[in-house]
Amino acid sequence: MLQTFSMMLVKLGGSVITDKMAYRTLRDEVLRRLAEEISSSGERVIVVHGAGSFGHVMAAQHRLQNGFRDNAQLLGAAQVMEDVRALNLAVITALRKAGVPSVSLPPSAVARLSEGELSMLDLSVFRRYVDLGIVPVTFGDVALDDRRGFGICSGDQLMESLAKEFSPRRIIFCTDVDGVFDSDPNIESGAIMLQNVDRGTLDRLPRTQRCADVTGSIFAKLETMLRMTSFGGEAVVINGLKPGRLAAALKGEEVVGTKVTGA
Ligand code: IP8
Repeated sequence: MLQTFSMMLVKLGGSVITDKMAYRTLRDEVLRRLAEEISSSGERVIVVHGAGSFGHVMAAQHRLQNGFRDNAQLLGAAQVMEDVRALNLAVITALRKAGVPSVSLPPSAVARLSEGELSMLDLSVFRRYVDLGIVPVTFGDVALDDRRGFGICSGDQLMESLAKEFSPRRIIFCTDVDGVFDSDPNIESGAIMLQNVDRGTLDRLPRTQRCADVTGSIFAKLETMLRMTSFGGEAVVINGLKPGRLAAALKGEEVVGTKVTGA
């Protein structure tokens, strides 16, 4: 029998738990703290994490985002799957050490793409683990694509599908900056943080990009977040590098960050 309770959907961005500029570099201290913040909140969660430097560097090098082109890509695809599993193992280990029982649900096994779009996610597996009290943890990965052979399944695509299924009370995106800015705060010293983003604000933001990311920039992510808010809960973008912010967001407290509202 299904339990009904409100839950939280948390994305640990790849830029938070890894150093995105250096191949396969884990920020283990940040990960340990975030796992403890999840644990101490006492909230039911589903966790999605990005691939960071465990995925994007190699995925771009082997052009995996456009699907299967030639056999030379296969070792690259295998390497990316191996690398993101290594990152995922670090995440579920950190959660267990913080007292949160979790299970790894890799998109290469439980998801399917069609022309890069997420066409199937075995949500019944997520549901059954949630009902057992075990936190499902999924992540940006290589997945089968019915039209292209394989492709990249991003954490944000997974977030959208999970939000639709579970109608979470709050959808929390942990990034490496305080929220969403009107320009890149790592480049522009005068960048202003937006308290709220809706469709109009998003359309007015200037387009810049800081580093290679095969699944798109913050704009693609904001588009996804805007759609997600139509499934019930509010979405919030916070800085996962700042201690206590994830814990506060999970408890529903006011927290420095950007709220994304409106479908
Ligand atoms: O970091 C990308 O997922 P994301 C997955 O959530 C790979 O965008 C393998 C690059």
